[in-house]
Amino acid sequence: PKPAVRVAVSGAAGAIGYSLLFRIAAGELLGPDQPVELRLLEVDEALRKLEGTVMELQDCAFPMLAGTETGSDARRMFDGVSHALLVGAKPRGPGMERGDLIEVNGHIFGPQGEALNDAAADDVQVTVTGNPANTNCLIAMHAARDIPNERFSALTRLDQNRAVAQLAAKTGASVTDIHDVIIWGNHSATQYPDVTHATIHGRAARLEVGDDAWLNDVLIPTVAKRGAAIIDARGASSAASAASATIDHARDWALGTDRIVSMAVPSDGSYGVPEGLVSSFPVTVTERAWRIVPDLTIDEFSRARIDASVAELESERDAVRALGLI
Ligand code: NAX
Repeated sequence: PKPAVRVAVSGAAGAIGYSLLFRIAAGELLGPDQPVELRLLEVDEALRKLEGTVMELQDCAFPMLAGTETGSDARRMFDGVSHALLVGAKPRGPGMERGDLIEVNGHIFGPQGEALNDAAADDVQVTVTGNPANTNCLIAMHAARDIPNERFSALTRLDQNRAVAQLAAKTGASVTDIHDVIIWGNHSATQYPDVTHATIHGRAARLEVGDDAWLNDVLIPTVAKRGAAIIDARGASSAASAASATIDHARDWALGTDRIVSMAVPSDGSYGVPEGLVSSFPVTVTERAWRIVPDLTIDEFSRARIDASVAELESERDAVRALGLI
């Protein structure tokens, strides 16, 4: 058999972790013939709960699960990992401002970036799901001085999947017939789900839908507010869908994809997004490397929305700079 690949998951005892770990162990991240070793990071108070999840993982008798370690020491958990899925974060508590949220999470993602820098495998790829995902990623990337910036990314795949699913429901097309839906900017309410380049059965989505008002006034807010709608209905935030999107993102990055997908990655200045900001772009992936899709035309409608989301990212970056976190 192939040697096992080490995969770290932080926040492993949480709701997303409860879905994510089983799918990784089932082979959905790195393939059905690739053994994986899970390295599960949690805070001390959650380690007992995590033990229960590990017992269940064991009880699944997954053929590809080569081992599981748990602990609260990031350096030890990140030792030799080729994939780090950073899910654990502090949620926004009552009365907490966005600035406070950024600060508490900065104190999680800074040290985790340093630990990755010291301990991870040379080929590590880091995916940040914990919110505020783009800015947490920016902080970890800065803290990991020796890891190339292009190995850091944050999740906007859930937003992409949500937009594709809405288009499929509207048109009756299969999700697999829908291509090139793009998420730009921040994983927040300012994100811009862009269908101007999207196709359905190879035909422009705008023509296939034939309802500009729905595209502009229903689809965009439905995607941007989907997280809140799910909290409203379930009384808890999206977990299985967030885990599924985390798998989609990290799998496509690790194994490649023939599709254009959206990932929040450090900007090279493309599309007027200031260099270094972790912002969502359309990318292609080959040989474990993403590349921003160049030269797409951006109409006025799109430009205004991309600019608004990027402005929010700049203000988050300024806030973490002022706190000395980057
Ligand atoms: P939970 O609160 O269920 O789980 C989070 C876990 O992280 C807890 O078990 C907690 O003990 C752990 N944790 C906290 N600080 C830690 C640290 N320093 N080191 C290791 N573990 C730590 O939240 P869950 O529903 O699993 O969501 C996790 C994160 O994903 C949240 O930040 C959430 O906002 C974010 N989401 C991101 C999405 C995205 O598309 N990017 C969508 C879903 C989700 O809202």
